[in-house]
Amino acid sequence: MEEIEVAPPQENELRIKIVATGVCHTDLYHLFESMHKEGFPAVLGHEGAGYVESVGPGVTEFQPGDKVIPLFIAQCGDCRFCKNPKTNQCEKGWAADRYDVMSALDSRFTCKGKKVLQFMGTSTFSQYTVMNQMAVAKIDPDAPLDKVCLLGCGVCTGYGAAVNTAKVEPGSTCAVFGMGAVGLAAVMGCKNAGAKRIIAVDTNPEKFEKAKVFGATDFVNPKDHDKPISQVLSEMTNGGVDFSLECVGNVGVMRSALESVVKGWGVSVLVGWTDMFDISARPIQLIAGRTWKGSLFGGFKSKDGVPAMVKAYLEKKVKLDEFITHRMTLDQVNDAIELMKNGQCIRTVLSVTPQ
Ligand code: CXF
Ligand code: ZN
Repeated sequence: MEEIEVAPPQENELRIKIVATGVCHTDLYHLFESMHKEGFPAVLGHEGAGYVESVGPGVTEFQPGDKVIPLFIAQCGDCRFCKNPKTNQCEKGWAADRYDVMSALDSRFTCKGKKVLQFMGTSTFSQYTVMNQMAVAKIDPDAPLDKVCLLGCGVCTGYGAAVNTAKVEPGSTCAVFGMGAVGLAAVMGCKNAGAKRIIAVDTNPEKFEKAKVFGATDFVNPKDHDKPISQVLSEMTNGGVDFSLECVGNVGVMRSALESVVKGWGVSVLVGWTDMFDISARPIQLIAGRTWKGSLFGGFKSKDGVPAMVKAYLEKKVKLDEFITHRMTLDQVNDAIELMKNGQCIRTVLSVTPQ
């Protein structure tokens, strides 16, 4: 824990008081510090929620006291990506060109006079952060910040991958690989899209109970079989599932997920993050009519999608409470990271500022 200075917001910026933050696997990125020195030092955390504390010149959309969720993908509204309904990419913000480095070029943080960067442009493991208004979502004043913080990353990522990217269809059969928060959210997306059968795949059988809560109908543990998991799924589903979602971030699993979808129309979506190895597959898999896609932040245009997901939670159309297995305070962040590394939690929510 370090004391840092958080400068006032500049033009078009907001200073946000973070109330709560989830801990996501991408926060383990600091493990790669040696590979991307230009991204450090940085304040980690990107799944937070809080209040606007103050606004800089030119801010018209927000007022102090508004409940907000910081967004690691901007939605400027003006670029060719924002104007195209097919994508949630945006030309503005760190994410436009610093995926490898993972921290914004600029920041409002200093520590003992030295610049500290904002991881994923957000930095929610901090009592205050400063964001441009094009990367902040204003949410319903009734939203409980210690729950809706999960919509800042994991839940939107998995849910949207099923609903927006795969476009799961009513009556379809789906397979979701990896039952962490993102995979469970993908299961919930498949269910809400009307899938008839949702096969949860994980090597940890303890995850099945949780998967059922979100709508899984079947559970397959690859360790229980001595043949490839794609063959197991193909035998269970008369030739393969209609949709598969890889929520692990492992290139071998990505290939298995592709090979698990039915030829002709099967769609497989890469959701889990990895950028270290190449993916591979036999061309015939695609030539035979399968589609291989990727999804970032569930394909949600961030400023529009996050408030809509908050509303869906308040209307009880999506679950959030069931993801939260642990609650801690910000000073216990390292314990939360350990839990996550050891696969002992679904989501830990850290209370940053008492509500
Ligand atoms: C991240 C993965 C790395 C790129 C930005 C989005 N997803 C969730 O943490
Ligand atoms: Zn994340």
